[in-house]
Amino acid sequence: MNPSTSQAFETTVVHAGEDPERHMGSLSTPIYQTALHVFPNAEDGHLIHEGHKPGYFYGRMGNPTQAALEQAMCEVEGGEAALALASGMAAISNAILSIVEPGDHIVAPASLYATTGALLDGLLPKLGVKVSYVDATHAANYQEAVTPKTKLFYLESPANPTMKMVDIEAVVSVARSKSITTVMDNTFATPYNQRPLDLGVDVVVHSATKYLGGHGDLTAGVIVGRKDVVDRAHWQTNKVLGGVIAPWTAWLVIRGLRTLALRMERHNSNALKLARFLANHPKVREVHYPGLETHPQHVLARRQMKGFGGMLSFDVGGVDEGRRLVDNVKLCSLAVSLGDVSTLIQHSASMTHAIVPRERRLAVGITDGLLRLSVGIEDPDDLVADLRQALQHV
Ligand code: 4LM
Repeated sequence: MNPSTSQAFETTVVHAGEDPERHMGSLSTPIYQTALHVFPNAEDGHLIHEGHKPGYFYGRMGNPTQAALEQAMCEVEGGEAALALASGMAAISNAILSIVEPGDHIVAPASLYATTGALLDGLLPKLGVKVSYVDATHAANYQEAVTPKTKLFYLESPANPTMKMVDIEAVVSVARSKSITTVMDNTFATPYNQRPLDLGVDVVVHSATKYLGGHGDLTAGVIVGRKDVVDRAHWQTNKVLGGVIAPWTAWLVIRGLRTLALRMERHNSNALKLARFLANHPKVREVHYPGLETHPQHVLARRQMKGFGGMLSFDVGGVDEGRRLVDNVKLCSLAVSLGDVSTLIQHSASMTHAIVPRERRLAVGITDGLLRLSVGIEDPDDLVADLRQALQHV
């Protein structure tokens, strides 16, 4: 059951954001392919322009198709408000910049998506914002890193690509006791498997490019959660940054959401099967998947996740072994990104996390031979067969 609406999640995703009365009876929200909406009169024009009255006027500031996606995301994540944007990074940067000011301090996990790290290390210090990285697998480390200037705790769980987890409730409890805002990237788990807002997180961010869209055919992002933060992101931060989602893309994300529950069920079961196969293979040194009893935080995963997701990583030794494997897969595609219906494999040290210095990679567990698998919805036996034959080349 979906705790926010008492309706099953499987039902919510099929109907989320639906509003035929508003759209001339259309069950599928139309694509409003327009940048402009005409003001009814001068007074309303002023009120709508300043956000004092609901309405649309200019594409950068909102569109009815975008609004339908935002409403849908409020329903699937259980949030007060949402803002859909052009990419996951647009969502992450907007959310953070809508909360922090010069002089503020952020606590973030040492293991996270490398481009989020580049934002925290590269852009934010130029704006006078300091960041401390912690081993986020222990909530106490967030507490220890707090300074009088700490404004934001950033969470990513499971983390890309190490699959390390954060105890959401424990970190939220530290944050609440110190009036610190929490922002969590829920891209890997998806709201099907994990509902951070129900556990007290203030704001969730997504790369909708991944599971929400689900078909590897769009780039988008979403911020969902506390209304005051989303309103600032909408009316202040994104007004000047302009990373708006296109109406056509918003429509595609809504279409993706309709099958999210079905797809995730299959991603979850396929990934568990592949994780078990890899864990028993002699050429595989280690498998990182929260659904395996050997995952150091398996008990936490059972507590805060409904399923363990479609992402896993595994170590085949070194760079050469990793490259030999990815050069020999036939069914899996050698590609970055994730959450696609088809299975994707990539070598983290030379691809998504290549910008992270090697010592820092090794310190968080991104070993030279680490491969990341985004398990698709194909027949699991076909995927096992493909990996088995590719492993013969390692
Ligand atoms: C990748 N990831 O890992 P946009 N949050 C997480 C992510 O994994 C990503 C983003 C945000 C990968 C992209 C090439 C946990 C992206 C950023 O790419 O801006 O939609 O999302 O392979």
